[in-house]
Amino acid sequence: PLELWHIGGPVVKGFGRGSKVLGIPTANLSTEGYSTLLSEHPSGVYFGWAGLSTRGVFKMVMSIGWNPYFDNTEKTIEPWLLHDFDEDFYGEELHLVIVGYIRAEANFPTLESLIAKIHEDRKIAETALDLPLYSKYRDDPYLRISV
Ligand code: FMN
Repeated sequence: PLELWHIGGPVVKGFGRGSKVLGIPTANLSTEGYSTLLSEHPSGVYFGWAGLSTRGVFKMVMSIGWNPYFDNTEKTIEPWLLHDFDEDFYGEELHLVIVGYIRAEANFPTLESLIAKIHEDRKIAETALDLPLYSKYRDDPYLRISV
């Protein structure tokens, strides 16, 4: 189903595995205020658009869930903004418009296979977000954050 939802908040530090171990710098979103949404939304990989207060609007692919590979005890929201940034943006306000779902969260036998799958997700998201069906949401006013 095509679902459209909006979430936002400050970027917080994750468990620190993202950029270092995986080479996939995810910008964890604070889950404060989202416990109901988090419990109701199936874990999995979603895609959409991300607006950062001082930097603009970018494609993103994200994981919501428990990261079975790492056995987390907390459900997290981890968007990966598909852009090369020169510096971190912890604390910055991040707004997400989620437009589609790719797959359920999974476990993997090796770190390499997890990384390969996440890069597949990225390609799917990048291609899908160029389709008129999804690219139009780039103009969603929720992504333009006034500071
Ligand atoms: N973790 C899993 O255990 N299983 C998955 O299926 C999975 N899919 C992901 C898909 C995408 C698009 C992204 C960005 C992450 C996914 N992850 C998955 C989460 C990574 O394991 C996670 O980003 C990593 O634990 C880094 O977390 P940290 O930033 O909190 O350190």
